[in-house]
Amino acid sequence: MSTQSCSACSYGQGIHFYEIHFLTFHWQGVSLFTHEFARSRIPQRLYPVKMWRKRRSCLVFGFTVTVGMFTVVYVFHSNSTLLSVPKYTTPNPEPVPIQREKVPVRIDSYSKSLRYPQPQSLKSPRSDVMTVTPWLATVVWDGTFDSSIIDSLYQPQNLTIGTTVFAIGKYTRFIKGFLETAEKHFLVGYKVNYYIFTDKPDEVPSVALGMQRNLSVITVSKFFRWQEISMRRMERILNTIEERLLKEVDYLYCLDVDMLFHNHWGAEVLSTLVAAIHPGYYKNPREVFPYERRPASQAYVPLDQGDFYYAGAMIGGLIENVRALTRTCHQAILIDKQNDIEAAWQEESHLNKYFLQHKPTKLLSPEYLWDDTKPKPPEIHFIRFSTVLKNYAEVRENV
Ligand code: UD2
Repeated sequence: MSTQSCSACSYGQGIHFYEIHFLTFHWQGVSLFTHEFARSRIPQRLYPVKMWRKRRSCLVFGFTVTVGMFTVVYVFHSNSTLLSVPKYTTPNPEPVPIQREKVPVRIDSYSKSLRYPQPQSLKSPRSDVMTVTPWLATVVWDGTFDSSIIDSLYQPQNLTIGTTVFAIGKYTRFIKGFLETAEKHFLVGYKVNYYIFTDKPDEVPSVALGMQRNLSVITVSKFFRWQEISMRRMERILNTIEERLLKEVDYLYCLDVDMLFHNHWGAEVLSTLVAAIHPGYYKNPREVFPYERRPASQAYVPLDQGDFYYAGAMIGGLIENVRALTRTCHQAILIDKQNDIEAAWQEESHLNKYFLQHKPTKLLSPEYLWDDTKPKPPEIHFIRFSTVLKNYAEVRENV
């Protein structure tokens, strides 16, 4: 609505009061009223009385119409979705990430970690080894990462990392070395929960644990074949994930117990789904990988397929992904059992089939899982975690 001179009107030079333009539409009825009203302001001597009365009723009528118009427009503007523009709403505040516990982050550790050599677009940190797979998963080798940057990304997240280890029968003897060396090298500075599965809880040694590091002993029964002990880890890990680990940890790493840590094994291993390249086969063509080759097994892999041969001694990733992996492998093991077949390398064979179909998002180079019976080749700068030399005939339940 606007008040302005009416170009359509021929009423001399008189001032037009309350000319109403509703949007661009000139409403003639209202305009007529305004003209009459304007006329009424002209001195009475110029008009006869009868005419004045007539004009007055017009004036009242016009006035009523105008007030009605104002009311209608006002009501429409304030209530109608037809005419009104949607109101702006104040955006909700940024969602606050859920944290288990408040851990203060030291500003100086951040600023320190922000100063590091610039990554070079035209220079690969390692030219002697594969650092990325054809599906763009990182292969972690020494020289490819900077721990201070990795820690500045992961430490503020206040993560809890679960670690399962089985020590059944005579394997309880390996717990002490595993835990003592893990406390020196395994995800130091992170909240770690160890879950020790054993049939002999009394034989779990007391090892001094660092801050934010906890240990739970889970008592399980013993199987009488080492193959069964090794293979049924999938089922037991799956059950424990569903019973409690989903609530207790963010990531889960399942490791062999007859192993020792020798060097840093840190947050560079964290990813959605993590596999370790087996130290015995990383230079071999796929045809010689010890995959299960019998089509009757669920773990079957044909000769012309396969990426890497992965070790059964380490599986890891986000808890939900490890849950999916253990569920699939356990189901495949059960089907094989019904069909009276056991895969060549038990759960390791099923694991390799799984990783062929569900590509890992990060691969650990053999630095992260070494076999001490082999000499250290030049591409391995550090051995970070390796097998304990053991007398199989002596430690296993059966030969
Ligand atoms: C290989 C794999 C292992 C598994 C196995 C399957 C590597 C380095 N190791 O190791 O992960 O896939 O083949 O056959 O790739 N255990 C007991 N008590 C026993 C026997 C086994 O607790 O009596 C547990 C223990 O945690 C041990 C793990 O099972 O670390 C694997 O058994 P293993 O180390 O004897 O098998 P190995 O050396 O052939």
